[in-house]
Amino acid sequence: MIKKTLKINGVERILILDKDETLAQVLRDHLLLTGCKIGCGEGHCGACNVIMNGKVTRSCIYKMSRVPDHAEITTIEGVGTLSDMHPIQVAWMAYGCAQCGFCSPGFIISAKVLLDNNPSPTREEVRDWFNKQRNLCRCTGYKPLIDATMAAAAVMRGEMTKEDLVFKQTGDSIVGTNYIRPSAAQKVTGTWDFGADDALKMPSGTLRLALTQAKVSHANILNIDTAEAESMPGVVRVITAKDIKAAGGTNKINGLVMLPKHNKTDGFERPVLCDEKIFQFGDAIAIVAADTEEHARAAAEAVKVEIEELPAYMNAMDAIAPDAAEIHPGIPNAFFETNCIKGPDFDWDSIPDSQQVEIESYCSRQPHLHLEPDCGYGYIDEDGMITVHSKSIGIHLHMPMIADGIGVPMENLRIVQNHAGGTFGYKFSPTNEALIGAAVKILERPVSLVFNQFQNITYTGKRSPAFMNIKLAADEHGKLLALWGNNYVDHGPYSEFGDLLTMRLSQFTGAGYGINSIRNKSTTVFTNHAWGSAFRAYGSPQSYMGSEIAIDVLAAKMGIDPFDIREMNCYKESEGSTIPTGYPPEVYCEEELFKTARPLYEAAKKRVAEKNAASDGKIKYGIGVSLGVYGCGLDGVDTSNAFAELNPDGTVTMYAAWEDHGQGADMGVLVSSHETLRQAGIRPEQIKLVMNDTKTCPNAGPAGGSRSQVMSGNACRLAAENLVAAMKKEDGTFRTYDEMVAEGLATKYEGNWVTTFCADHPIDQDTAQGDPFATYMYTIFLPEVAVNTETGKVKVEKFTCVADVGTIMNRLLVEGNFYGGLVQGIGLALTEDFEDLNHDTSLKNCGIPYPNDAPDDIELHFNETYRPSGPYGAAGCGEAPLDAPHPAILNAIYNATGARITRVPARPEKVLAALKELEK
Ligand code: MCN
Ligand code: FES
Ligand code: FES
Repeated sequence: MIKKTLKINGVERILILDKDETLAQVLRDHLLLTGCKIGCGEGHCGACNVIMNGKVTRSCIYKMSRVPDHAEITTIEGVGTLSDMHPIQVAWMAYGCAQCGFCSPGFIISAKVLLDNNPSPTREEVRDWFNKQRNLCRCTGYKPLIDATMAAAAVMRGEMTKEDLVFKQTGDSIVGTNYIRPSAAQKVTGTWDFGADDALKMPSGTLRLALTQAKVSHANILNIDTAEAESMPGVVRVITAKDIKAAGGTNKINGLVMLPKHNKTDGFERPVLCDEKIFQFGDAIAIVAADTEEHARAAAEAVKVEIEELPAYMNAMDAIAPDAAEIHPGIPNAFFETNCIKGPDFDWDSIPDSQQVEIESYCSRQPHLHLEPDCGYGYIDEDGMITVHSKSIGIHLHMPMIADGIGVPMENLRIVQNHAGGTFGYKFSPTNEALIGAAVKILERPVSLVFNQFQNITYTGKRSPAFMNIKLAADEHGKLLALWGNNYVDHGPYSEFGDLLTMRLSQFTGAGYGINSIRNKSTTVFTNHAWGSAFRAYGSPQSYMGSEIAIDVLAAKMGIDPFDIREMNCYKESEGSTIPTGYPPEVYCEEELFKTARPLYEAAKKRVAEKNAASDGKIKYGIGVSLGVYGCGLDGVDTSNAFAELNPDGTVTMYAAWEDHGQGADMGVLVSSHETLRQAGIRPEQIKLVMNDTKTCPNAGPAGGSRSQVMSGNACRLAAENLVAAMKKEDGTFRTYDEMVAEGLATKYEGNWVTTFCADHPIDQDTAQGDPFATYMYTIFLPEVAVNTETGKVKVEKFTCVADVGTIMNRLLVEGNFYGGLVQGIGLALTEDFEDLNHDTSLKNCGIPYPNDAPDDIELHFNETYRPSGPYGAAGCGEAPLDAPHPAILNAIYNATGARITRVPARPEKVLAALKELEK
């Protein structure tokens, strides 16, 4: 033990410590200063930054033995408070920097040290500084963080005030403004607790869980021996599949088959805990419950799992090889198929070779790389309900997926979403919910389960890679005539939502263009690599790796400008263009989009030409183009519900299960209800939010598929409309709460939104034809790249983006989603992957972009075509920036160098190889 006297946030404290503890452990576990976050735990992300004797210090790797006695330490809690914020904190709110907010404390700490030492940095200096401090953000794309730091510097220099930074409401409506999301203040002051922070603050007696996990990718389990683990210090119990079954559970996750006709599985292949087989690396085999996390983890390692290792099929092609064994005996590895069959057959021999192309491409197993590792906790609530808190973005969806598996009736199960430090879709699948629920049921004690980043990366789902083989044909002018495809999706070992995902290849390959003949087959395959879970833009990055590369290749072959060919073929009302699934788009807005983009494209071409003219040829510059379209909703009929309740003090409480990844669900509910509630004189600050608890909020469906603004936004609007209608008197004034009660009127109203029109044109499971989405988002991507022909390194220097997401409900949210999504697109195109289980196991090694990997010059333009089915004309926006940015970047590499790369990520060695190929 060591004794230290430290001055923490201005208060002198005497601490008795284990010398091997880290500074982060002491701040978090002993002092509950949980504004210091643990993202990576190994010095890669800066989430744990604090100031020690004036220097930025990554507290997760700083051992207490190295901390000098009497050191002065400032954590985010010491930078400013809710009632007296530091200018950097105010700027962070004003520029929308706190999306999920998990990185915010660490960045604000870095920014403070920078500005304390350099009051007038340049933008480059700010970016370099964050890069040097290893500060990572997965949500914002970094640009807003630089903007905020520059603005805060101006305040600190006395050139403006904190108040000048903040949006001030002038009119009655807040639609389309920079109104700051309700959670921002807590996020920037470090008072917004995430799951691991809550877990630390749970009552004594809470058991800490750890998992025994598979260390191989495919094996039969011969025996599980828990004896040694059970005798270890602090261990209360080791739970295996047998215990879950003994407690009445089936031990199966229900994968919810959505499209049964061509699906060869019933969706029940995923065990809660593996009993007979291991299907992928990291699979959970046993849960250890102990008094401390350290004890639980030590015992989890001591559980002996005797296995017979089997050949592992690590990609779709290997798993469909004729000699491959069935991963789930009795179910073929190729378990699902969809065919997009639109229009008449096309005779490919009827046109010359010069008017047709065929490409093969590959979209990778992109890891989500949210900074907050998966975590959760559970307990039995005051009504005896088994209650699970997690990062779930589908709290009602996950109930039927886990209830039978753990033997808890739905009416006795409650799921609550914790504040989530980003999910980007991985939490569309349950991860820890069944494990926590089973442990609570069996142990009848409160429990918590917190992953480290290695577990987070290796255990949770990933984007399902796809091998695309696409042919396109055009007439002699470049007008598209036909699309043909044959594609394979690697969905890992568990089928859940694999049918929906693959259906999206039918829905989005070739989307954006009026193509009258499509024959596009896609097959979903079980493998032993990471299970496929939803990832932002779900299914469309795979689709566009096919069609947006193919159209570029066709343009080059036919000598047509890549922008022109796209504009010529986009959806046009005059031509009666239809989407790949056979129906007209909900609005024809693409022609206008191309009109807006045209001058931006011409300017970019000029810039690139000038740079090339000035270059010695070592660096080559290029501009790329792509068009992305993505639907808002779950396929087919979709629905959401919300409540609006008038309170005695005249405020209104909105109850909504609009899960928040960080995209801004709180603000979404606020603006979507206020726009109607304002008719009754309700101001935004009079709206209270109760969110994301299955016990108190009605079913709103998951926050996936960019559906919430449309579905839950409409539900909030309708709930507000029903309340306002009840409050309205005949003379046009509005009843108070007391008047409502006196007249016997209800004070709480439901809003229910259903996309009934999708029911009129359901998806045909044989042809994929139908009208699956209420509305779509449209984006033109125009990245400008610099390719170093000696190193193969590609840098996106500028990214221009022109999009139409309908009415912008909140500008900070929409722009924030775009900045962040575009930089994820840069990662997908150039650096990110989860392939090598021996290497791709940290944020850094998976290729997450750091501040210097993202361009400072990101230019966003929005057309706001009114959507008839959106609340107040809005479509969604969350996934629009990540449907097709990566083919645009590959197309830009081609434009710069002539090298055509069709597999992501285009890491330097791949670019060099493609350049070498040109020399042949
Ligand atoms: N919005 C708006 N005006 C519009 C459209 C949307 O102001 N015309 C706002 C909405 O109020 C909402 C946000 O933009 O706060 C996104 O809306 P929407 O597209 O409806 O998406 P969801 O609310 O359903 O959010 C999910 C979506 C998806 S599917 C992923 S994945 C995703 C994303 O949003 N993951 C994110 N954005 C993310 N942002 C962060 N920071 N972290 C994630 O994990
Ligand atoms: Fe400490 Fe990532 S650098 S948590
Ligand atoms: Fe930076 Fe989410 S706001 S990681």
